Amino acid sequence: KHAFWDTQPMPHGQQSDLPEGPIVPNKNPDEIRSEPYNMPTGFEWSTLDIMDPVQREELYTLLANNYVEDDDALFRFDYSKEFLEWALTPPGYSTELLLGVRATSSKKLIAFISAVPANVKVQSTSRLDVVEINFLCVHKKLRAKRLAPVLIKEITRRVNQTGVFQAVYTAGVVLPVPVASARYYHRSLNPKKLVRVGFSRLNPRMTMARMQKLYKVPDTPKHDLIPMTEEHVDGVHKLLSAYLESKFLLHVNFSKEDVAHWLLPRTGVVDSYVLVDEQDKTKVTDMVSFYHLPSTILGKDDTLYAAYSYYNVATTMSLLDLMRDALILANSTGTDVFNALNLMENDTYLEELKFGKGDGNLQYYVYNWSCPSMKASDVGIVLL
Ligand code: NHW
Ligand code: EN5
Repeated sequence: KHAFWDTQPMPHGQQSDLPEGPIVPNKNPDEIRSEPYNMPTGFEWSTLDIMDPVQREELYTLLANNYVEDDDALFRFDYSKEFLEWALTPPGYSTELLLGVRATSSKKLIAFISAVPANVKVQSTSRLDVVEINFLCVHKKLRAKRLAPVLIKEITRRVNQTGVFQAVYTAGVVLPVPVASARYYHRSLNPKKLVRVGFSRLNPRMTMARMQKLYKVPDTPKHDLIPMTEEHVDGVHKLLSAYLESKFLLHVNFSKEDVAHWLLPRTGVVDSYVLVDEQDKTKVTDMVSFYHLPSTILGKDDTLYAAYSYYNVATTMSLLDLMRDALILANSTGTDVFNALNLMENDTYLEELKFGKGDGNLQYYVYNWSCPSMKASDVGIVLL
């Protein structure tokens, strides 16, 4: 049924007679193939230097024209250049794992896949070095030619050469075999635009005026949340690590350097706010964060501005109260819709804050790892 995926070290079906752990054992350096896989004639591998503005623009253009769309092809993700720089340069990243494919004659970038390092906890395994795989993309004109399996095999080979044998990734499609499955939820902030562009609908018993009133949020947050700065890195690290460790079966283990990279605010890319203790201003008691991922509105020459819930921890208030402020903060920077998955403890506020269920799913995968599947609320890792 899956000509490629059935050959990969993934659990195949319900048979979980395997112990928790790797499906195929780690390889010694001499057991790892040393030559790159062959690309079809006319195409060549090309690692991407994302810090070079020219190459960053090439990746931006490939993705803006060919990356993920919704089921009805009304919207396509439009990751900004600044976002791509953030997503692809965490501590320990390597240019060898930002893997492009170019047409040999024109040198045009026609495909891409990325791996960046991370460390996760999966159930009884407290620390597991992995890569996060993202931005797998093949140009629309070159689809269904079995290029994706070659990209996946080549990134696997390169990651194995760094001594890593597991990967975490998410996809909207179901492949062998998800470890968890989540739903997207959406909170309208600019309902008029959302209806106009086909993102949401005006229910027959609702007028536009009533809808605007329903979704109106205050101008200013209720709590004294301030933008996170360098001086909050230690406090955020402590707060977030303890929270993730105490609540979730699959979660990311951030180092302090990771916290600085993934959570310090970057305009138009990621926003993080903290509430600090009155007495000890380095102590962070609450945090909220979201990233900005606009979508192109296809055929309309317009952009849908979306913010996505990232990592949030509440200790002096309910998560519901904290997220109410998140909506206000996102709204004040011109966001049209605030999105969240039903993972972590997000179920506790979605309904009350007037999120509605979207038509998209997100499947979570761990490559080459056998373990029981989990509920969305057991997942404490958000991929971009
Ligand atoms: S999910 C977003 C993926 N990208 C898109 O959806 C963009 C738009 N689509 C495309 O560019 C986030 C193409 O349709 C792609 C497939 C490139 C998706 N993951 O070349 P063929 C990520 O980036 C399988 C994995 O002919 P194509 C996560 C499909 O099932 N596999 O198709 C990425 C079939 O295999 P099968 C996917 O349409 C995780 C084969 O590809 C897939 O021209 C990657 C067909 O290939 C997907 N999203 O290109 C895995 N979509 O067995 C990482 C389709 O069924 C694994 N396929 O015959 C770990 C590696 C690292 C390990 C390290 C230890
Ligand atoms: C890798 N890290 O399908 C990620 N989005 O629901 C790649 N739907 O925006 C994998 N179809 O439901 C990404 N509006 C997989 C997701 C791909 C994109 C996708 C979905 C998620 C989405 C919107 C628009 C649907 C347009 C028609 C949607 C309804 C919102 C409505 C608001 C008011 C209250 C009820 C719900």
